[in-house]
Amino acid sequence: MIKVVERAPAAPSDDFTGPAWDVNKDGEVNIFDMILVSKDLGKPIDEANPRADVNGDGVINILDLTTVANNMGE
Ligand SMILES: [Ca+2]
Ligand SMILES: [Ca+2]
Repeated sequence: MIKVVERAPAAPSDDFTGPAWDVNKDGEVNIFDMILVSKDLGKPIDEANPRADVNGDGVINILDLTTVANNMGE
């Protein structure tokens, strides 16, 4: 049985134009984005986790986590 895919595939990372709080760039804001931010809380921002700093203030902290939380379900 063929499963119909209704959503477009995720855009390549380089030209992703979705919101900053869609941390994993899959087109949905959910618990997985929160996990990505929470696992990098307090860590320096580098090439591995540039999107974990959701609000772009240079640190990964609870504010980034709450920004994702406030936009969940988008
Ligand atoms: Ca996501
Ligand atoms: Ca931040």
